[in-house]
Amino acid sequence: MKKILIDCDPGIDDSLALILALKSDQVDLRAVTTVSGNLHVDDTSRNALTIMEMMGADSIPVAKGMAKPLVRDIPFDPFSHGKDGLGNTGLPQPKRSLAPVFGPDLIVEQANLYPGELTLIALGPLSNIAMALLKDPELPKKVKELVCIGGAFGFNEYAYKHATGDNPVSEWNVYVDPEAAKMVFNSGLSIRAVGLDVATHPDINFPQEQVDLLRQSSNQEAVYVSKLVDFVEGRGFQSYCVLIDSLAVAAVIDPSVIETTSVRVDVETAGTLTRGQTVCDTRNHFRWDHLPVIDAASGADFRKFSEIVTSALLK
Ligand SMILES: [Ca+2]
Repeated sequence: MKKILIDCDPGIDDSLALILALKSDQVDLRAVTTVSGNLHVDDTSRNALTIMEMMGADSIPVAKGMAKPLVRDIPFDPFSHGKDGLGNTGLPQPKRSLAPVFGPDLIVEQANLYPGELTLIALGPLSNIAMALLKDPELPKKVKELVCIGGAFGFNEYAYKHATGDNPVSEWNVYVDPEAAKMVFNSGLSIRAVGLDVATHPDINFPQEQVDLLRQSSNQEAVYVSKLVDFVEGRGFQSYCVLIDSLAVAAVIDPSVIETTSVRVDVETAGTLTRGQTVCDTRNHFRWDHLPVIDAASGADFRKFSEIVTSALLK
């Protein structure tokens, strides 16, 4: 089983990603860290505990991380995740407590515990990963891989059609903390980034017959996810809003779920119209060959993804 740590900001789609990781027999979730993003870190921490408790995952530590981006204030997220941040699904308040450790310290601790083995899965702004890099610059040598939901790389029209940052060209997670994303991209970590090109592609949406199967299931987590779909569709969004973060977990469960293309890319931190844009140099111009190279998702096997998610939920 692949050892993973999930850094997240639940959030509707983060909650499904946690459930998927806990139900998969391909990954071994060792720890969860939380960050401000979709909601303030106090809320994302409570929600992470809520989901872990629903799933009976009592022995996996959940540690609260960065309350703010590295140098900026936290922007207001225009996409509502509901009053509780979990689609108004009314799950009980968690009884268990957070681990008594700062999120970035837990990331460093886990990387040292499993050198060369640990995959980091980042589903929110990269503030905690950046802080972990500041605390331990050797982290890129210890971590196997970082798989993150972040960026819009321009592989297709969907990269910008549903741009989630507060401008026409950026994705929300990178938009919130562009300095952190820049630091992470430039750190030497082995990175697979799943951007909007794939995450908001219309083929990712749940087919209605699958939502019906979830609704009729005796598994509380399957019914919970069907309620999330009802919540986002009731507000006029498509069901991909529930699924985005699970792409990163599925890409670790089965790497063939996403196709990647190696890109030379850096993050815009100075722009006003373009804050958080992940700018790729497709020319490979010699003046820009200092930019970092990462693997960005350029396509996905959406059928395989859907099977992984649905079969896990119905198991
Ligand atoms: Ca997220």
